[in-house]
Amino acid sequence: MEVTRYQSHAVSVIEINHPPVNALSSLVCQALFKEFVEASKDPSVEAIVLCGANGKFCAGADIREFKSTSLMKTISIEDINGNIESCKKPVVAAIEGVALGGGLELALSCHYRVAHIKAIVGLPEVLIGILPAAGGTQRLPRLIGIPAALDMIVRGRHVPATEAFQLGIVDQVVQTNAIDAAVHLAREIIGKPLDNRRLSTLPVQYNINIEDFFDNALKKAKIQFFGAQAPLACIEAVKASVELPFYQGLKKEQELIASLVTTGQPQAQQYAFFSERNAGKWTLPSGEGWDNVSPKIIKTTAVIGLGTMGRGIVTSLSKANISVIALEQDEKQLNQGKKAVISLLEKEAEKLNKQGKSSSFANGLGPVHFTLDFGEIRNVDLVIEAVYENMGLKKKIFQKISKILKPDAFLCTNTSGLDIDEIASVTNRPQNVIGMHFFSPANIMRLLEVVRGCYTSPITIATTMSLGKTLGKVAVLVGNCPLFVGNRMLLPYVEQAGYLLEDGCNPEDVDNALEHFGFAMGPFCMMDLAGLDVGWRSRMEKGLTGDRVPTGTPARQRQGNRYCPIADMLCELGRFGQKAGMGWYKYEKLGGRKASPDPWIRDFLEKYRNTHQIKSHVINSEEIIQRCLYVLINAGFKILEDGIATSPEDIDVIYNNGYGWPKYRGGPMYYAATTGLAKVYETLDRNYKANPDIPSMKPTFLLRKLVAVGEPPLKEWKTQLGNLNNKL
Ligand code: T1G
Ligand code: NAD
Repeated sequence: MEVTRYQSHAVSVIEINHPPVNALSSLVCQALFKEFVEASKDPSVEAIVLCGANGKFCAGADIREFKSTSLMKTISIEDINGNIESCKKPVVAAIEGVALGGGLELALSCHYRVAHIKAIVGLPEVLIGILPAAGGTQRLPRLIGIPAALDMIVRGRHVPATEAFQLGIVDQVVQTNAIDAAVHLAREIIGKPLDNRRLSTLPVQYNINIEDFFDNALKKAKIQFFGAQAPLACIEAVKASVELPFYQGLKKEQELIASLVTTGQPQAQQYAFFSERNAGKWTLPSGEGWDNVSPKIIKTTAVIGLGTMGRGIVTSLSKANISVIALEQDEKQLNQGKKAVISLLEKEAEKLNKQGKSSSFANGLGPVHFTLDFGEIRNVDLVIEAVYENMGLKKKIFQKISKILKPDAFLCTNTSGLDIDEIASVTNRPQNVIGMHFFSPANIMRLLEVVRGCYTSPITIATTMSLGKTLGKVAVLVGNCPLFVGNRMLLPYVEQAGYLLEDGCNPEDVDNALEHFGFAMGPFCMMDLAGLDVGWRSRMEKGLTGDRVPTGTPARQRQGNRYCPIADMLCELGRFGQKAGMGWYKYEKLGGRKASPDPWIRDFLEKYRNTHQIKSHVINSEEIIQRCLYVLINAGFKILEDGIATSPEDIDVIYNNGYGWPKYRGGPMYYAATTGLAKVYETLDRNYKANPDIPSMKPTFLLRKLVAVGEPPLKEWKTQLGNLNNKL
């Protein structure tokens, strides 16, 4: 039974019961409509309470039912809303857990709203590429005013109950059972007038210059959400609440959502939504997986190394109320790390206080203890190592801590790409060793690559995946290979960016094209931010640059393949990026963030091309995008072929959450599918034939096979490989 109804004296309680989140599927909508009509007609009923089963009001329309252009569902939710709002008997929403999207729209059509203190409300449709389309953009501004409503709708913000009360979205916040409180309120208001409680009948109040306000909002949104259409549609819809009568406003919502669907962005974002949820459902070839292996509960942790990454990881753990021992190698580094962590925690505490939640950090510090003494970590449940990227050092540390720690403690490394098995092999419990690859800044970035080595046990995977979720991360299980998934795909992309400079581009041409595509940052800006020396050191270790390059090696060749030495040349001149005040761009000061194109680089590139007698040509944005992205996608196919990622969806989750890929394009593998695999294949093949010294352009076996079998849907790609090479 999707919707049940029972009566408590004169109050009829209608409960949505559709696990896991009481989403409004077609069946739920039909049942809700029917139960509501019956309750409203029943003479023994004098008031109605609307609630959800299992402590959740409702997470909105059932996204699983969204199919391309079908909008029937959203229309029927508004049908229910209209009925509720016009009901002559008072209707009270009892909000527990979540009231999101269509769920909040349902509640807004009720005459009163009571929320549990832990509930959250919001209109997050924008995050799945659409807009609230069951009256949300018309009723919310009438209830809380335009600026607050617009902010919630355009950002898709989750609003905690206490803030919802301050904004006027809910009438009561209770610490106890919200349904009992709603029934109580319903009884009190029986027979009282409801006219000013029907939001559709109220005027939108404002004392701002509406034209200016919406123009500014549009300008800001075009920058902040570059390329995404849904935020702009949300603004238009809210504007309609001021300009049009309520029912025309509803029509506008429908028109806008229909036009969004034609852009393909909602489909991409909904694919990204479900891919993210599926990433947590890991399964090993043995059949062990998320649904049959229980994680260990992690209460105490240690983080070794408080540099760029360690600080963020400590903050992340502390934020999740997990106790941390933070370790450094000397007093100076410890003090620096401590200062940085305290400052980050203070900011977190401030945010929590603003949301009306009390923070558990006394003076900005939670359960974090700083020390130089490795002996103090002996009783922790899990350790995350974040020292320099150096195999020798990591092995020394793992050997040392495996002797100190209790036998069942887990040992995790934050390495960006070193061999997990080699690290595990020096410990007395390789089955408890795993990679937890956080992204910088670790307290903010949502992605976590959980890297399984060949010894890693299912319990270790379950525990770290579950810890990732507790930290609010999107954890994706990947296999062990140099650079894992995200960084491995990035390598040929950055390499191509270098070749583009040789062939005639300036750094800003490449960055602009990719930023216009939707990346948060182009490759040269990204390198300047991360520091060019990071890649330089790694290339030196690999013997690609520096003293270990055999004499007589041509400047633009390594092991017979094309090589672009420009980044190395910049490093030799100390142009390390932002921290040096210059890199691919120049900056206003050391550590500055405002990049400007540098005439010096232009001159340098011209001289470089002359020296190497490179005939440059004009390269347009399309060529830049294709050259950079197709090799990245090709690497994604190789990763699937090698069994390093479980599915193309997992790769997309990694790129959407860790590499600034525009979510409204779904992710690189989804993009390949929507572009057409044949086009990707043919372009790569053509380019590879013209440049046989660039192996990353050679189309992979899987890509070729998928084209040959007629481009099956993305969900079926892996079946083309069978169980070859599964490294997970
Ligand atoms: N429809 C269908 N399934 C949903 C769903 C939804 N709206 N929301 C969640 N799920 C599934 C999800 O796939 C997962 O399934 C399970 O619930 C638990 O989710 C007319 C147009 C509610 C805050 O955008 O933000 O209303 O993987 O793992 O971390 O304007 O899910 O277990 O099989 O995320 O506790 C607007 C989206 C819809 C809300 C819970 N609503 N959901 O988070 O668990 S459009 C949303 C969320 C709309 C109207 C329109 C979160 C959550 P499975 P979870 P969680
Ligand atoms: P970092 O140089 O900023 O910090 C490393 C810290 O480790 C330093 O504070 C150092 O004092 C400390 N340390 C060194 N030896 C130690 C020892 N024996 N005991 C205790 N502490 C010791 O480095 P980082 O950028 O934070 O990188 C740390 C790890 O995370 C590396 O493996 C790196 O590859 C990986 N990583 C870095 C990034 C990034 O963007 N910086 C992203 C993901 C992963």
